[in-house]
Amino acid sequence: RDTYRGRLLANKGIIKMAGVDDNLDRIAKANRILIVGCGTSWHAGLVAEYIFEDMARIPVEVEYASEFRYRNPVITENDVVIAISQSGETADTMAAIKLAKEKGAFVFGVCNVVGSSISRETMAGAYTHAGPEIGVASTKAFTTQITVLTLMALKLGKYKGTISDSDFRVHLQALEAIPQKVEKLLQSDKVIKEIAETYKNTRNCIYLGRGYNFPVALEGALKLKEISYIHAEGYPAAEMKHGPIALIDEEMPVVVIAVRKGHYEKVVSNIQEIKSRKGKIISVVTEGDVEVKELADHVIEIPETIESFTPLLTTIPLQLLSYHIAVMLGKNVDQPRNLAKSVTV
Ligand code: F1P
Repeated sequence: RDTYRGRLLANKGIIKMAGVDDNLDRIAKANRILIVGCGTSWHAGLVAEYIFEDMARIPVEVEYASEFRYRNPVITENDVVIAISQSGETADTMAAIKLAKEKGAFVFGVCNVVGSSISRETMAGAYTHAGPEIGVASTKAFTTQITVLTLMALKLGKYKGTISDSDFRVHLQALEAIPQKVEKLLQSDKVIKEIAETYKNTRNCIYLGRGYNFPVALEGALKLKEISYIHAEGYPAAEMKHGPIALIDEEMPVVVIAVRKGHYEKVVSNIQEIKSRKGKIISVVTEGDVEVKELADHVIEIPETIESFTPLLTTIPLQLLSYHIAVMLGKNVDQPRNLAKSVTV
């Protein structure tokens, strides 16, 4: 459809996204943005909450479509609802869209599959253009959903004047550098494989992150559950002391995202708390890190980028960790048990 037309050109300060461009004023004037999705798509929505509020200063709420559809939510014509879906066919997300439309909201879709039901049902949208996902568990859908939502937030921020022209350009340049940085971090695959070998027989695993990387912790845990069938939970690192810390002992691997930007010192103190309880620490750090390296049992380095783009990098080692563990355990990573690519019921 026309509204999904457009290309993501981040060079020379130009981003063409017809679905966003044609509706920029409507979205920029929203009282709030409500993001709905399921599973990985919901996690992408959580990252987008940080990005939209930071760059465009629009209040954002994020809700599971599977819960939202059964509530009687307060939605008005001044709300913009963004529905995120890899397959574009998820029944819960479709039902959430229907409800939001009935209440008069403007509904925007972020989908991977061109011409999918969700892209047809939404009033405008943007495709991720990630190409088909071969496996059931979403991987590249997550990073491309975040990329599209980031471009959208940048456009809105520029339009509203909440982000300066120079900041806008700095962000676009940083975004353009991401693919090269992804290639570089893939060189850590050997290290990640060794970590997988060490922990492949664990029964449980905890994932921690703060700020932009809190949703990445949730996503890392989901990937491990989905393809390795190992019980894993993600938490905001600061939430650990409110309960999950009781689980830490020498048997518990804890994956901590501790990139230099974004509450680094606080994450270091979380790592110290885990260490003093003998938990095993696997940390994703920025290259050149010194402090966490001294504390952690294992580190995976990622190249430096601006804080809001770190999820595009930190996600990948966590996906690889789940992948290697699943392969080592003899699981079918492309077709995990009990999961369907499109959850249409
Ligand atoms: C949502 C989702 C995926 C998950 C699995 C089941 O799908 O929860 O995140 O990996 O495939 O469905 P979608 O709406 O993003 O297609």
